[in-house]
Amino acid sequence: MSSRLTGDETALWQAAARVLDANWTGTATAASPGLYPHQWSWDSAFVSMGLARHRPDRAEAELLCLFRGQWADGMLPHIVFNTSLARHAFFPGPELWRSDRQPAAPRGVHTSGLTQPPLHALAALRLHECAPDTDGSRAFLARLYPMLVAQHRYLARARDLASSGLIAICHPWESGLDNSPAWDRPLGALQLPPTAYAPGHVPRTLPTGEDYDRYVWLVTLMREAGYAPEYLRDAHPFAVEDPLVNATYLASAHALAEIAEILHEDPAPHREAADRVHHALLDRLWDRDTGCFRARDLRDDRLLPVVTAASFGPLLDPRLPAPIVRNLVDLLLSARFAGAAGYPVPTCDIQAPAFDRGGYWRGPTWISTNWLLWYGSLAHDLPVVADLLYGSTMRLVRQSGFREFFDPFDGTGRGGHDHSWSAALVLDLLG
Ligand code: 2M8
Repeated sequence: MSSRLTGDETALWQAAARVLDANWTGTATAASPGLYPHQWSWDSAFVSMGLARHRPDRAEAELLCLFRGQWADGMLPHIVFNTSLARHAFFPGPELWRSDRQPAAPRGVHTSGLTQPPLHALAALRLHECAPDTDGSRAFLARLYPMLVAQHRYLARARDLASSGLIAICHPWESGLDNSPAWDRPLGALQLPPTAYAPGHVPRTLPTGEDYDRYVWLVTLMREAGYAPEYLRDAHPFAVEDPLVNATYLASAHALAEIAEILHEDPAPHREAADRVHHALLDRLWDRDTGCFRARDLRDDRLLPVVTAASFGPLLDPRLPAPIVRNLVDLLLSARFAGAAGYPVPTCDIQAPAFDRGGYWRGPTWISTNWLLWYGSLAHDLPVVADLLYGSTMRLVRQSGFREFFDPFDGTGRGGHDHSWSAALVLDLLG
């Protein structure tokens, strides 16, 4: 803990550390007690950055434990199941994914067959930057580096479905913003067979019903095709290039280049990869007419209409041209986002018909997206935006605790309590 914290900040720091301690399972951190008892991929990346400030040993263990679930083709799954828990601790559990039947999946550990925003190289670099023991941390980086390289190779080889330089998500869960209104159109276009339905029970309240049927059906299609890249490219009905997912990929490619330099490896391939994403983001996802980034549906090659918090993701690109940065900042501060929300940043354009202040990823403010935009705004030297995001995030957790998400107008906490990334990212913000 930094010695320059005020008394109030010290109390917040300690409360956040207590949440991470309580959610530590012995080998990794449960995303949320009760609600998400397993290890989620991008949650773990965020969590490791918080642990780096509190328990650096656990921060490294967190990432190594996640990478135990990495498939032989480099795919880093979005859930690594904690096998010591009851089989039905979470739906959908291992029985939906059947990773045990996939030759590329690791033995002795159950995983999902999807991936999530690839933030891990960025997290690993951040761990190194605040590590008390530089030699130990370099050894950790050397251990993780080949796994990170394999993760990025998988994305470039198997997920650049349009050969555009951008990676595609093949399921809304891969975006991290599960039921974002951005996915309404491609999900609505799916032709589900009449018998498709979600097997088993759905223990959570959001999202349910038809959307959930579609989520499960998409997983079933992927599983039946053996999660094969050729199937994803040629036949899978959901394939979208998302600005936030690609911005995390770009930021992590830059981080990989820095890690390569620390390890005296060649950084050039990672820089080239970041460069490709940089150009493709501008060529394919920047909508000049409306001055914002939008996701592109690869199945009809059109940009998706709804503007969400993901549209600001490219702030994570340090080379984003200044006029585009200005456009994004204007939109972020406008009445469509921060301008009309007491507790920004809402996950969806407030003026969009789909906006829902309590609807999970359809409107509420989340600490994870706030952190990403805060981090991006620092890189562009935007202190006003960075301070706004920092202040809003701190007010949310002071007022409502480390909740999963929050009402963007009055800051009421919603969803799970003691959500790990909410606590971890507050530790990172407090420094
Ligand atoms: C939510 O996602 C999972 C799907 O994997 C779920 O609804 O079951 C999302 O908020 C996702 O971004 C997050 O990683 C996960 C665990 O916190 O929960």
